[in-house]
Amino acid sequence: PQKIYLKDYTPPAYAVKKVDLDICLYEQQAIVSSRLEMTRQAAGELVLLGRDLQLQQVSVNGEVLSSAQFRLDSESLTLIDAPDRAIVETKVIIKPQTNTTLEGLYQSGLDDEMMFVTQCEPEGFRKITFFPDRPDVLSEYTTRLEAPKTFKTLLANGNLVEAGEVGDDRHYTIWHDPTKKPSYLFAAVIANLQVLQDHYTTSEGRKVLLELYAVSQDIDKCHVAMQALKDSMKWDEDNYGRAYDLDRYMIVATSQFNMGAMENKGLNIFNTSCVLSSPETATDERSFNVKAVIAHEYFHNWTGNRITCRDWFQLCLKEGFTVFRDQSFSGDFRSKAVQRIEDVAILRSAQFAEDAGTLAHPVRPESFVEINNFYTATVYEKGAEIVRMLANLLGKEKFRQGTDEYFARYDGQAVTVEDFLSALSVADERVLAFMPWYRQPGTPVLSGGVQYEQDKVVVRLAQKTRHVPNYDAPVALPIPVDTAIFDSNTGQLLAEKMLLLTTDSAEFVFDGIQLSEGGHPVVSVLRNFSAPVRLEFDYSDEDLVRLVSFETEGFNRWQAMQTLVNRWLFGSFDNVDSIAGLLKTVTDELLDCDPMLAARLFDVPSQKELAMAYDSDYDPVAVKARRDEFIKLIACALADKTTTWYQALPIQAYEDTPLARGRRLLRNVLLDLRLLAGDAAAEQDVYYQYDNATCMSERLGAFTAIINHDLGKKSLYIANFYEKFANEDLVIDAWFNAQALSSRTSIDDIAALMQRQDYDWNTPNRVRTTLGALAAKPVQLWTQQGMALYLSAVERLDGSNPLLAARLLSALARWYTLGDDTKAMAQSNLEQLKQKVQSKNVLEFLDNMLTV
Ligand code: HT7
Ligand code: ZN
Repeated sequence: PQKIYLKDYTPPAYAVKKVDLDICLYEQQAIVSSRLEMTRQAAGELVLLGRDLQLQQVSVNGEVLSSAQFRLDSESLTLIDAPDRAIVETKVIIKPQTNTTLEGLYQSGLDDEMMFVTQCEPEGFRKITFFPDRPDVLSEYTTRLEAPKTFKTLLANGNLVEAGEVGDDRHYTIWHDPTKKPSYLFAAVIANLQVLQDHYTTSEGRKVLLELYAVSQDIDKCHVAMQALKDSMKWDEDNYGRAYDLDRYMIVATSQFNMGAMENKGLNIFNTSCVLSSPETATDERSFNVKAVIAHEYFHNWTGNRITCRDWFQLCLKEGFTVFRDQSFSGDFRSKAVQRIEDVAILRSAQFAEDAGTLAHPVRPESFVEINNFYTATVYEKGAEIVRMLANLLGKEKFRQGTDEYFARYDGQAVTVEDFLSALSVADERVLAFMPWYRQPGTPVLSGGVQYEQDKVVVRLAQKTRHVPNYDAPVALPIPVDTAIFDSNTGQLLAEKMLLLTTDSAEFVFDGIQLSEGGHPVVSVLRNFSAPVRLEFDYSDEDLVRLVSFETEGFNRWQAMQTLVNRWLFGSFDNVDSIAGLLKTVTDELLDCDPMLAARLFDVPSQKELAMAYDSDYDPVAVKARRDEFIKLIACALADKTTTWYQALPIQAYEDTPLARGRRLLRNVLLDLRLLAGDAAAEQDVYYQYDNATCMSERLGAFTAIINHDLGKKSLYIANFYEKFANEDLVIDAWFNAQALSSRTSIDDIAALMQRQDYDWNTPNRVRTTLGALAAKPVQLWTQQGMALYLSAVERLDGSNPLLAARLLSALARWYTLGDDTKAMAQSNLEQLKQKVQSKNVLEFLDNMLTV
């Protein structure tokens, strides 16, 4: 497959001022007619991209072209000797009914719930019509949709300008979007949906109609999303001075969708899992995620839509900035520490693994075969971390000055990462030094330690990044290190400072540190995880214990506990009682005021995260055994407290507040520990919690415990749960996932789940329930049987949904770190897969994965 390089970028030969699109849907196909007003703006041929389109006719300036006047291949239509000004009209037939790739226009759902939706980012528009389908071609769109009246909902971007009937029981709508946009933001929906409406008046006085569309049984689950949308609109005005710019904002929920959601201009399309929420059907975690995704897509209206990317190499420009914005938004609606803990956990488990493996790439990649393969944790999460470092470095006011400049300078344009930094640099020139963060793959390791003499404390820091093959030798990056000094005896905070390491190593001196009699300085570095690095700081075990007790910054308090747990797991610290003792004290302290943080302090790194510590000889069985042993020891050491705490958190009437969510999470953590410690009353408490649950967090917490601990009434509850929620696809997803995730569920059991007739291979949410679970169970995954099951699914999906197939495959990127025999088995399985697959998505990943 052909590789595309950033260095080869050239501007488009033709601009497209206006697009008129007409989509007529019939039972077996759709006919798409388009009219493009094109004008030459650079040298080159007039090339329109198109894939899986049956061309019926093409004309230029009113003249139908003969086959000698154009060249057509499987990817493009080239008009020979096209004039500098050309009205290009095409008519094509497409087959949305059989389009399983979920890109372009495709059918989602069956019968009453059948709908047709589009997904154009990054290159789906070319599956609808011929077009210069690249993000730097910005046009004004008018869209006509025509379909049988059974589809009463006909939506496209912008404002509704006309609606009417055309006979044959068919009707149409015409939409006009006044904002110029790239083709990847085009959207259309042909469906039969209910709508929830509301209004929001912007800070500029514009009254905006807000509409959330879903199938009728789901419409009452849209209220959380609606509130989140209004909160997001207000938040972007307050924090970035950005108001919404159209009279209408629509969101459509669809069940078959490859990712979370899509920010099409004025017409977002959402995976049902990221928009529907009700206490009975969505856990707190999912409900909170709904708010975050609504915010994310809304924030794209400015960071992505009004200012877009020049080319797909610049994807992090919109995604990194928008993730940073949605994380900040979420942090304003809950404990900031917990928000940071969760964001960092995702970064570490997904992005650090990527950076450490065969799929490592820079936040701004320099080449790709298939752009869909670059919607990665590196582009999104590490991209967000870079913006966070800049925001912290500049401080609130200067960062706002920089972003104001960015919006003013580039509104309506398609730009680059360099443009972004150049705008921010008006507030502070140091921003420009961050460019290497976008270019250099690999996670920097930050090491260091402390020396002190009288009132002078010296913090030594050094950085090192691995040399990723095929990239330049790594350079030193600017690393902001948020640092505090505490007194070891009194716990008093003595100094706080943001250090900036810009060289391979440096010393930072704190003068005038007044220590208590016999006390020493306890230095806490990388507070709030101020840079996306791996920290190897020379803390003593005793100082980590102290930091768990008196660090005032919640993230580093949690981190100190994590470091102790890691040290135990890797054998350099053996005092489990001291960890249990800390958990006792902090849980007593936080039980009433911050139960969410208390719950988080029980976190033990996942098996996948622990695997990161090995570059060779990784033994999943040993890692799991050690982890299980630790959790069991903790459960037993706390057995006298867990029941008391659990009883102090009785089920109460449902509330959606941070406190109530924290209580529910902690209760589930405690339930698990009690069962593990063999608490005789726990089993009845689990059944009670399930039977009397006021919401899905309580019910699923109990259900998971029943399955994980193989409780006596397990089959009864598996049946009960299914029956209760048989009509709720997302809850049934949770039912599949809870079973597949349990270490007691064998590979055969997972295979059996995947044989069920309600296991729908065309619905990515359902597919991920089992395969995502298998990927999270390395002990099963890295066996011949586990890999055979996993890779046969990848092979199957390679034909129907290559994007999903490749994403699933990427979970295996660190196969080469396994012990010799297992590694050989993994390699031979991957090599066999290579002989059987065809999509460039899967082939690109396989090629990279097998190059070690
Ligand atoms: N900008 C979107 C990324 C995206 C996508 C979404 C749904 C289906 C396929 C997709 N390909 C790329 C989502 C976002 O980051 O907001
Ligand atoms: Zn996004």
